[in-house]
Amino acid sequence: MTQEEIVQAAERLADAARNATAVEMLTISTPGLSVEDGYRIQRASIARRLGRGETLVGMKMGLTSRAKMEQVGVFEPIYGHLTDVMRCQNNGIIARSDHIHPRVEPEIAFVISRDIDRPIQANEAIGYIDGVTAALEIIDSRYRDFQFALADVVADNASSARFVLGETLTRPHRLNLEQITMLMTINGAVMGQGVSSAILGNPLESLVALVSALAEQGEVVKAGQIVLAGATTAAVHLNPGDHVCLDAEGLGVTEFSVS
Ligand code: OOG
Ligand code: MG
Repeated sequence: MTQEEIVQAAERLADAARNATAVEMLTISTPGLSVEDGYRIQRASIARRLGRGETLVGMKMGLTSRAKMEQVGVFEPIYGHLTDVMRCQNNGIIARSDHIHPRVEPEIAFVISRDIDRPIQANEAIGYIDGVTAALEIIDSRYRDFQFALADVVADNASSARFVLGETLTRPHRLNLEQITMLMTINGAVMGQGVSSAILGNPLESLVALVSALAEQGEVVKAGQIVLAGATTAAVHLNPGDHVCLDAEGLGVTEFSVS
């Protein structure tokens, strides 16, 4: 794709998000769209957002659990960018009307303590993490019927819409990161129940994969950034009035409501 086509695709997705109206997936008009071009579109759309005054606050991994891969039929982990505008305070309110067909999913988030400027293994990753918290991610594919191929979802910044972090940061060495049980309820009903090992065997592996994918672009995960490791269970549709609560063992409770 030419740079002009990349920017056009980024604008199309940005308009879809702004108007909360779904668009046709890019691979229909561009069947050969590569994952590489998908990431070029993602970066062009993030550059636009940063140009409008948003700040980059972190990164997210997606499709890092079997349940998530099966739900969307894409079997490759991906990453996306998180900006300050996507962050919602714990116990805050998310407007249903700002979104097309929002879904929520239970996640683990890391706050990075120092730049990760070299390849790492999972057992070293802990040395780069200030704290761990329970997170809820609100995803909202800009594509019709929440359907896409790998390159489409990459271009669409991995469906990122909003995220909510818990208020307490727990030191990683105090946790068994493979064994955190996670319970997501909506209006009191259990909607997702899982263990953190569902995320690539250990959510630290998700950070390792992110570091290595960014290294291909000459980029690094930076001190102070938030990293979402990916959902343990399938995402659940959100409706106006919903109250969503995630209780992750040892990490506390994260919650929000939908207006
Ligand atoms: C893609 C984003 C996946 C996760 O945690 O697996 C994701 C999607 O499901 O639309 O954020
Ligand atoms: Mg997610």
